[in-house]
Amino acid sequence: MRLLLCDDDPDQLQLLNRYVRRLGHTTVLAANGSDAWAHLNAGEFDVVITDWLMPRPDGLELCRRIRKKQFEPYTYIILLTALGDSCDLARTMRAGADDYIRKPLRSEELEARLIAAERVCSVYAKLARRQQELVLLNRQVREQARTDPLTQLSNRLRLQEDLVALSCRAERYGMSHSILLADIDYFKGYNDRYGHPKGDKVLRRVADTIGAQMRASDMLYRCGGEEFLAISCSQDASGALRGAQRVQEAVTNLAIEHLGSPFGIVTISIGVAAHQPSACPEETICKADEALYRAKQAGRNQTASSPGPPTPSTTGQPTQQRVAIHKAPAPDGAQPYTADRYVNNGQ
Ligand code: GH3
Ligand code: MG
Ligand code: MG
Repeated sequence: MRLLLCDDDPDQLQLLNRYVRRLGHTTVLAANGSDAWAHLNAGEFDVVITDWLMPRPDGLELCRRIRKKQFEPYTYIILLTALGDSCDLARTMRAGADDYIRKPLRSEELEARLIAAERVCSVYAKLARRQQELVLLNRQVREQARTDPLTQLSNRLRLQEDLVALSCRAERYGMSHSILLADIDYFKGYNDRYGHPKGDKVLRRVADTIGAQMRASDMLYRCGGEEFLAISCSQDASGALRGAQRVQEAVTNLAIEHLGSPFGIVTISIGVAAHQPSACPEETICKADEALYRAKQAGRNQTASSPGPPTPSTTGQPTQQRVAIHKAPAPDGAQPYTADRYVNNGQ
């Protein structure tokens, strides 16, 4: 153990030091209470053995200070006293001492007291380790609860928390942000044709691709099966729309085969809405969702903003031309887009 020994009598201090070191412990010596207090604040000690009667702060005052400060994990205190009646001993314990040794000092007694001290210190050390492990575990569980296991993106729970913080910032400081809602087109058809495991792979690739297009300050979430929500900080509507078109183009450029789609490849549709500081977060998401709905209805593989009509794909190629390029028939089961949608119904 590491011990701090304190006595204003240099001979007593040296004697104590000899005994303690003989037992294999490390020591630091303090010639008075102030000295001891300075050492305690500069380093870590398992045990303090201090004389009671010293110029201020005396041993009792030192005990009180140590208990008040609550050094981690625990400081075991043994008071050295020439005084002896039980009333005095109760005072030492009340001041925060764990044990006492009556002078004159005997090495056998000191050894016995330090065995008890070591036992108590090891329990405190174990408790501190457990506590640390629990804090870490808690952090991991908290993180896991907010992370989508498939894409490793933040999930809906984190989105809800972030939105509250963001709208507070928007209201208080007038900071703006935009919401992008992206949805993979004809994804049910992809699963049906290529199987779920390949569908999962596509989800991961699309998530990575959207993420790669975003700035460090932006945030991306998987908020439903094949839906992603991005919060683009400090972007006005037109900036966000350009960003969304870049995202859409990047997904198109992956050129992942999807013969169940009229485009022949995996594509996404995106709805964009700028957050008004006076609006609640749900309103902005609803607007982005409505824009997404329009993008879907207008043929998918495009970006629409709120308010406004759908904006054609940035590839510059009209939809029909891309159908021709990929020579993919329109899927039989392609459904008109009906809004079960994001805010009210969840996934
Ligand atoms: P639309 O163009 O209108 O968006 O059509 P869609 O087929 O993409 O939309 P729909 O809502 O009909 O189907 C969504 C599909 O997403 C159905 C579901 O099987 C799939 N999906 C949702 N979550 C996952 C997932 O974790 N892994 C896989 N592989 N597929 C998923
Ligand atoms: Mg979809
Ligand atoms: Mg969907």
